[in-house]
Amino acid sequence: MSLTEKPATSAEREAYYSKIAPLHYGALWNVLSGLITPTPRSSAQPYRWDFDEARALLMEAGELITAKEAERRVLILENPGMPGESRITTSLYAGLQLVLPGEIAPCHRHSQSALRFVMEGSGATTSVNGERTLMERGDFVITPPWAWHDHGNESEEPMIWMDGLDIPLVSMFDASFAESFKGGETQPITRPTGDSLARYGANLLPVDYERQGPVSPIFNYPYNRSREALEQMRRQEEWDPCHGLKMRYINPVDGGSAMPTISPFIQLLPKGFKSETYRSTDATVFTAVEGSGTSTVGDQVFNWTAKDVFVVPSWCPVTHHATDEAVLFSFSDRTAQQKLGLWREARG
Ligand code: GTQ
Repeated sequence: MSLTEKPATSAEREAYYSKIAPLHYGALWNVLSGLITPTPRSSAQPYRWDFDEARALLMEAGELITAKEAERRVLILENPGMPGESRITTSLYAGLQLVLPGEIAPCHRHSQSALRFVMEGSGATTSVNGERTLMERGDFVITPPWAWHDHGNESEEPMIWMDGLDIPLVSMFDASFAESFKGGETQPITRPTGDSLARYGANLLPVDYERQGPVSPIFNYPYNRSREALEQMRRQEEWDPCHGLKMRYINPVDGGSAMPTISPFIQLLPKGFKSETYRSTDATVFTAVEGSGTSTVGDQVFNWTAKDVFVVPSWCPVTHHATDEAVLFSFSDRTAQQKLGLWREARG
């Protein structure tokens, strides 16, 4: 008996297994090595989605169905190792959402947390908790669990962003609730645009602020601010061998992840940077904001330029090579794993 080997079978044992299965029992010794593996064994595969291809398919979807009829007009990024399961990693969902000029994606809320990372367009809006935010390329926007949210596009251009949600995690817990807003397609706006960033995003908090829950009270982290931080910090030339210069998006109330189930990151790789090998138990979704490079993920080599998306499964070795100076946005379930005492990484 061992953790890695399955015991031999026999006619007698087979008869026993046939007897117990209909009674809803199973013999652990036949499945143990697949349940408790010495290292993570993921069904997820490394994959890269080309943005030009995705954009063309999204525009085609734009002719097929309206945002209103679809509720959300999104192309799900399906991990090739888990087709049809609406997962990009085992625990997370990602998709590319298109809102055409004049459209509204109607107001609803659900238990799942969502992040948006703006790929294309300028000036479309998302409203959360009575505040509307304007979305620009590279902005990272949060929809907290159970918060009403609707999207609109009053600009002249199509708006495309990447959605990242904890749908598979919530399904695993059987904890999904959802409802449509009954008061119209959009929620009433009760706070001025920029209010949450002013209140919570200036290294200040209202003096008697009491935390409302596990999610950051900031819901748009504008790219110009994140980029500026990277630009200032690069002068120190302290490049991490695995990550270049990598920052976490935080909840300013406690310094933890901006979202309770998803950890978002942004990193700068200087031109010519070649990372050391890295792996971690949090499968990670990357998209390039600027620049170009090559990432080797397991035995796959992905060339990427701005807006392409690629996924690194759990414990799969990854190296990045920036052929031009590059900025990568990424997200994973790291914060959830850390809270559960599961997260591990290995460098080199
Ligand atoms: O924008 O509310 O990609 O509810 C999937 C489910 C986006 C959204 C998705 C959603 C949304």
